[in-house]
Amino acid sequence: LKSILRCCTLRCGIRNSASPRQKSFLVTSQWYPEVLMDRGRTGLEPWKIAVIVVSAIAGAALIIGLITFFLCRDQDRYYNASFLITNVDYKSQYERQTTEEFRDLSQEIETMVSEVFKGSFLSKRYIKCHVVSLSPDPAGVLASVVLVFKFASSDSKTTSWGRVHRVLRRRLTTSSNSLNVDLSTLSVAELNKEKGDDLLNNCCGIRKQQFSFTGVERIIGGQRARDGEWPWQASIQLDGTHRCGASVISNTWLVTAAHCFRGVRNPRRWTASFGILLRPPKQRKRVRKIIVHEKYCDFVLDHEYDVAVVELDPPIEFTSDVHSVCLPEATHVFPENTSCFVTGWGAMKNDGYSVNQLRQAEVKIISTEVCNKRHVYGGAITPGMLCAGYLEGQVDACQGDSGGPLVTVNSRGIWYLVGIVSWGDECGKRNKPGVYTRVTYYRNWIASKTGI
Ligand code: 4AZ
Repeated sequence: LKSILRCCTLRCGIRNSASPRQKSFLVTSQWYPEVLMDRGRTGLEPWKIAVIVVSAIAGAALIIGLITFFLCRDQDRYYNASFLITNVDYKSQYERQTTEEFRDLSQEIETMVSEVFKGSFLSKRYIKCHVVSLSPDPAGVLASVVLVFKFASSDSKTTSWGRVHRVLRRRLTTSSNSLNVDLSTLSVAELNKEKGDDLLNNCCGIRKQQFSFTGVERIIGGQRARDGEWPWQASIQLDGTHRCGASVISNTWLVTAAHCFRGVRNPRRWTASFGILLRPPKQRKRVRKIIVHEKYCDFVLDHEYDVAVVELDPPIEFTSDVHSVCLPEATHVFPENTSCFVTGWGAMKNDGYSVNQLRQAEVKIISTEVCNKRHVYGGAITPGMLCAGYLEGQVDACQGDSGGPLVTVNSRGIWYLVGIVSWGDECGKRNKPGVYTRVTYYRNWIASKTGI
C-alpha cells in the first residue's frame, strides 16, 4: 500500500513539474491511461484503499493461520525402546512371533508399557506399543518395542524424546506389573517415520488403524473394505484378469488354493496385485514360481490338498496397506464359533461377476462334527478342511473368492490366517456353509516350500 501511494505521489510530481511538451505527451500518450491521470489529480479512491487494506489483512491472517496450523498439527513420532526383563527365562518359542509364548509375554509387556504412559502426563500423546522382538540374555529376556506417539509439530524432537525417556525411566519399575525391568538396560531411540513404519509393517498380522464394523458384513450383498483394512489380501490374475484371492505371508510368498491353477500352471501368465481395488491396484508383481500341493488332483472332485504357494519377483514393497498376515502354529486350535473374516473380490451372488472393490464378511467357525451332518455336507469334510459361516446361510464367500483368506484376530490385535477359501455348495445357501482349507493342517507343508 505504501509503495503504491509513493508511486502515485511520484507520478503526480512528474505531472506537475512536467514541461508543456511533457504534459502534452502525458495527456496524449496511449501508454499512460486516463485512469492514472485521474488518480494523479485526486489520489486513490477510498473504496480502493479499503479493498487493498482488507486484502492485506486477509492475506496476513491467512499466513498466520497457515503457520499456526503447521506448527500445532499433530504428527506421529516413533521410538525404539529396549530393556531387559529379569524375572523371565528365555524360551526358544520367543524366536517366532507366532507362538503362544511370544504372544503372552508380548501382551504382558505391551500392557505394562501402555499403563506406564496412560498414567503419565503423556497419556493424550501415547498411541501404541508393539513388541518387535524378544531376544535371549544371560540375565533374562531383552525386549525391543516400537512406541508410537502423537506430538505437536512444534514440539522439538529432543524435548519429545526426553519426555518419553523420562516417563519410562520413572515409571517402568513402579508399574503394578509382574515383570521386573532392569532400568540400567533401558535405551530409547527416536526412529524416523520410514524406519518406524518399516519395523511395524515387517511384523505380520498388524493393521495401522482399528476399524469398526458397521452394517451387514458379507461378500454376497455385503460390505466394502477400506484402504489398509486387509493388507495381506492379494488378487491372483491370469493374463491380467482376476481369478482368485491369495494371502501375503512374506514379501515374496503368497498362499492360495491349488484349484486356482486348474489347467494353467505357467507362471508367466500369472501376476498378483495388491490394494483394495483391482483397478487400479496399489502394486502389481510378476509370478516367478507356482508350487501346487503334490497330492492335489484337478480331476478328483474331493477338494483335498487344495493349497498352493506362489513366489513373486520382484518382492512386494511392504507399506501400511500391503503386508503379511501371520501363519498360525501347526498345533494351534481355533475353537468352534470363533469369529473370523473372509475377504475377496468374488461374486455377490452364485454365478455372479467379480467386483472391483474388496468385500468382507464376518463368519463363525462351524465344528467339523456339525458340518459333516447328513443335512450339511454329509461326511465330505476331512481333517484338512474347516467350515465357516452360518447354517441359516446368507453370509458366505462365493466364486472368485477362492484362494483368499479367512482370518481371525487374537487378544493382542494380531491377525492370523485360519483358512483358504476352497469350496461350497453354491453360495449363502441354507445348511451349506463355506468350506476352507485348514491352514494349521498344511502349516508344515507351507514351511517346507517357503521357509516361512
Ligand atoms: C468357488 O467356486 C466357490 N460358498 C468358492 C466358495 C464357495 C463356493 C464356491 C463357498 O470358487
